[in-house]
Order: sequence, then structure tokens, then C-alpha cells
Amino acid sequence: AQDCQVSNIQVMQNFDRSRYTGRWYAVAKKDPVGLFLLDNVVAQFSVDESGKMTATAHGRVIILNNWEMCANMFGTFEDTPDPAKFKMRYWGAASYLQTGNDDHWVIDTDYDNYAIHYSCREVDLDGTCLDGYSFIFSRHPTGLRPEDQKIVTNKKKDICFLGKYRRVGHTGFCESS
Ligand code: FEN
Repeated sequence: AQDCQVSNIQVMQNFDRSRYTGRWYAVAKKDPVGLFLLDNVVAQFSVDESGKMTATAHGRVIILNNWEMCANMFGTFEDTPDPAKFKMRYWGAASYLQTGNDDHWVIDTDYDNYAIHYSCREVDLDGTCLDGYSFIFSRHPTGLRPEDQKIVTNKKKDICFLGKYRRVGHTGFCESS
């Protein structure tokens, strides 16, 4: 299950968006090409009365002239035939933040401790991912539980991003906003 074809990537079976709601701390991320969130990334998922999923996220960014800012981002999710695959439209509270429309796939989660997110922005001619990003989320600001680490490592392998992640530090930089 590891030919690195984006079309063959397995996602969470019977994904339950309501159990996914609430706060998730990014503990590791694989960056895309271009502008992104540096660290202190926390996401908050919600499901509205009509069942639509929305999310907010914040994270530290450094803008021109080395200004440290907290980027407040918003996302709305469009459903697809696969309950674990969404299209996410996102934008920032500040006008200098980039907007976009990315795939948003939930690869695996136990809802209570860990989640693995995947987004491929550009599929190469050979069917592998040329430009993508991924977050490893934890319900615990302190990180993943030891028993979840091997599950996460295996999934990083399955999505062909093993070795491409960096730890996401949490210093409280965005906690006031
Ligand atoms: C995700 C899940 C919860 C909702 C959302 C998520 C995705 C967030 C993304 C953020 C992108 C940030 C950018 C920052 C930027 C998956 C956590 C919404 C995709 C693009 C700069 C940096 C420097 C500068 C200008 C802008 O624009 N940063 O000078």
C-alpha cells in the first residue's frame, strides 16, 4: 500500500466529522512550497447546524521586515463522495495572508488523541505528489502519546512524506489572539 500514487492513498474509513470537532494541536508538519504557517499551529474544527464542517487555525508567520504575527485563518469545507476527503477554501483575517482552495484529507484519527491530515496541491505526471502539505495533530498540547507514535510513523510512510516533517513548537505566541 505504498506506491506513492496520490489516487491510491487510503483515507480514514467512516470518517465522523462530529467526533473530529474541537481543538487540535499541530505537533508536526510537512510544508508545501511557498508561504505557510511556521509554528504554534492550533486548529479548531466545527460542524454547523446543517452539518457543514468549518475550521479556524492560527499559527505564527513572519511577514516583511521580520515582523512576527499570528495568522488567523478560516476554512470552509466542501464535501466529496468520500466522507474523509474535502475541498477546503481558506483565507486569512489579514489581507496579506494568502487564500486558497486545497484538498483536505483525513488519513487516520482515533478522534481522542491523534489525527493525520494530508493535502496534495500538485500531482506530478507520474501520479505522485509534487507539492503537498500535511499536519500531525494531537488533542494534547504536549504531543503524541507513545502508543500513537508508531501508528503515525506508519501513516507518514503510507502517504510518502516520511522524513519530510518538522516538529511544530508551541511557545504560546498565538495564545492571546
Ligand atoms: C488547516 C486546518 C484548519 C483550517 C485551516 C488549515 C490550513 C491553513 C493554511 C494556512 C496557510 C497560511 C498561509 C500563510 C501566509 C489545514 C490547519 C485553514 C493552509 C498561506 C505569509 C507569510 C509571510 C508574508 C505573507 C504571508 O500567507 N503567510 O509576508
